[in-house]
Amino acid sequence: MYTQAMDTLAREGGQDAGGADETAALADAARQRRFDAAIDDGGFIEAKDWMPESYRKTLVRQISQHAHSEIVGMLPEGHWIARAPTLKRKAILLAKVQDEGGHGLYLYAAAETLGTSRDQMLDALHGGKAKYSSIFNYPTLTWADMGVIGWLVDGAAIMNQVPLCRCSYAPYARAMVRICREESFHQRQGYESLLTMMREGTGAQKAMVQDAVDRWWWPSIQMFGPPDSDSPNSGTSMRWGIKRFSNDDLRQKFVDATVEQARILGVTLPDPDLRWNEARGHWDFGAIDWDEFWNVVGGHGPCNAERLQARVDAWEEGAWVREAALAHARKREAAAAALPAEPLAA
Ligand code: BYC
Repeated sequence: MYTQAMDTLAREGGQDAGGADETAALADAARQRRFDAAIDDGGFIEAKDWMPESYRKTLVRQISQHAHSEIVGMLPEGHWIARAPTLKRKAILLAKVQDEGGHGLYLYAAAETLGTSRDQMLDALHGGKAKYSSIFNYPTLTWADMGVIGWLVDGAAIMNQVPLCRCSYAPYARAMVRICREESFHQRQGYESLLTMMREGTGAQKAMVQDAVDRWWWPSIQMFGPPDSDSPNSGTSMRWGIKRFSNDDLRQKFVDATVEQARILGVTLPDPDLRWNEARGHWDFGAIDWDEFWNVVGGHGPCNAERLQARVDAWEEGAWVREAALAHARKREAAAAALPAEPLAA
């Protein structure tokens, strides 16, 4: 506060403007040094701490995209809640989709600590300016898609999100701890549902699982983002301890973990170039269709328009709930103000 007051004087052209500018610059340099030292030590930055504007902007970009992905991610699965084959599967799916709504709320709240309001973030989503994960722009054609989304999409999400529990921005890191615990249940329920279909299902059910794996495999490995050589944000995000691993490293970890799971399930991953590379100690995989990825990110995937419309409709149809909640809060406030003051305790 004190420094800001001096700043204002200087900007208003007071006699000491030059001196005040210099003092402000020195204070900024000292704050930058403290911030850099905290980052270099692997420390955490809290909402009240000073941070460079570019760090704040990067975090708002990533956390708001992440929040949007969670609430848009409710849509492809939401479609199947009323179509689940048994009460047990319906209850699990319902819980999972509700968790995703909760993840969106934690993440919007974490982004709000950086000074961007939820209304601003939602305006950007509804106006088609904000990004959300490419994966949610594909249709969910059969019940097997629910299992495959849990196994592959949530599996990819965990791989990407566990390192975010150590992200340098503490409110985001704290939100991610809780989210990752729930994501792990999401991944397990998906895998277990596929195992049941593959072990106890009919031939048609097994074919349905394979078809879902064929459709979701490539979009799932695209989720990690463009190759490192084509990822403009990775360098700074890694230097700032926001991202701990590169897009390609996480993608490789995911492929390495998933190949064995596919074998146990008894499904084939749709990549003829997938083979163990003894020298690298990793699975090699085929070329990813980045034109398809950018097309989807650019708004032209199979379901982009439908997903965005569903969010806009939900916002507009929910207007009366927001108005009623505000009216209720105002009424309570007025009633509290009208009450006689409590006598002071002796
Ligand atoms: N889809 O420089 P890069 C979930 C954009 S939620 C769309 O590598 P960065 C789940 C990127 O934003 C899944 N856009 O960026 C929920 C950037 O554009 P801008 C979401 C993508 O940020 C419900 C440009 O491409 N997870 O799993 O360093 C149910 C260049 O990329 C994508 C998160 O959000 C994509 N796939 O790295 C089930 C996790 N990839 O902003 C599951 C947090 C890249 O410059 N986010 N872009 O215009 C991250 O870890 C990072 O933001 C990313 C991208 C790895 C996604």
